[in-house]
Amino acid sequence: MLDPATLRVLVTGATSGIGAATARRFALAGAHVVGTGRRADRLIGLRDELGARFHPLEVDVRDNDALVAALAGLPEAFAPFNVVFANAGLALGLEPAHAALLSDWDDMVETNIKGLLYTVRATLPAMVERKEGHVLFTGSVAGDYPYPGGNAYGATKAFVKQFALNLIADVAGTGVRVTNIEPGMVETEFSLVRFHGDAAKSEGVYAGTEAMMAEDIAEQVFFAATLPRRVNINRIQAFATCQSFSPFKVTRG
Ligand code: NDP
Ligand code: 8X3
Repeated sequence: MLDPATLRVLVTGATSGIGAATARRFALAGAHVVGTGRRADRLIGLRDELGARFHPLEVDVRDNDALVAALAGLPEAFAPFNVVFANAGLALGLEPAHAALLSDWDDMVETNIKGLLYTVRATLPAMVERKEGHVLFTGSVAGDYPYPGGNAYGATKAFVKQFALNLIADVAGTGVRVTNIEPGMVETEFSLVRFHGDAAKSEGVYAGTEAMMAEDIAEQVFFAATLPRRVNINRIQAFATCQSFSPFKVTRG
């Protein structure tokens, strides 16, 4: 196993949910962690909690220039990264495609696809040059399986899955590893964001279930990133145990 103390980790979307849990998992194991997000107060809270091993970086992943500039000015202990967890993302809306808001589709494409690409482009060349590094993504089961209302969100996660696989092909022989983490239902702020702040609707998603916790996903990221460098985990896909598949729907009459 790799010594976590040797890891310099970037986590995008560290202000809540899976990203915050992953930042904690690595920092508490001795890694240096840069955590990003738009909510500065949350990042300062993590810095207060985790101490000097955590570096807050307030930046919107949709803004490539801001991202590149922010990553250029890091303290020495935090860079260059050898683990990049491109996790920032969101779902917006659960309406069928013909009723969905175009602005929601724009936001998801800009964050889940373009923001993720910007994160990779800003960090991958240095890892390839040093022949050391690991890029991990938060994909989703929604990138593999369709569901009503999943339209553009699921398609962004299908993009992430295929981009991860193509990246493995591109970096072959460089020593850089690539892993797509593909969770099912995890209780985070995800549904609150999806339903535009409607707490009752969000709570309804998890009511009566034992959804996965953000820490369960952080453990998967940590596992993949600390395996010996000879091992590349391509994909980790996990459902909550209470989650499963439905039969095909047939419209009759
Ligand atoms: P949360 O809403 O709890 O966390 C989302 C994180 O992404 C926040 O830190 C948020 O930070 C950040 N983020 C969103 N937009 C931007 C942006 N433009 N710039 C920078 N950061 C941004 O949800 P999760 O932890 O659940 O989501 C994390 C990832 O996991 C997402 O990619 C999501 O699609 C994926 N996922 C979630 C599942 C679930 O059931 N929860 C299942 C499968 C995948 P801030 O708002 O401060 O900018
Ligand atoms: C999040 C999981 O099933 O809500 O990506 O789309 S799901």
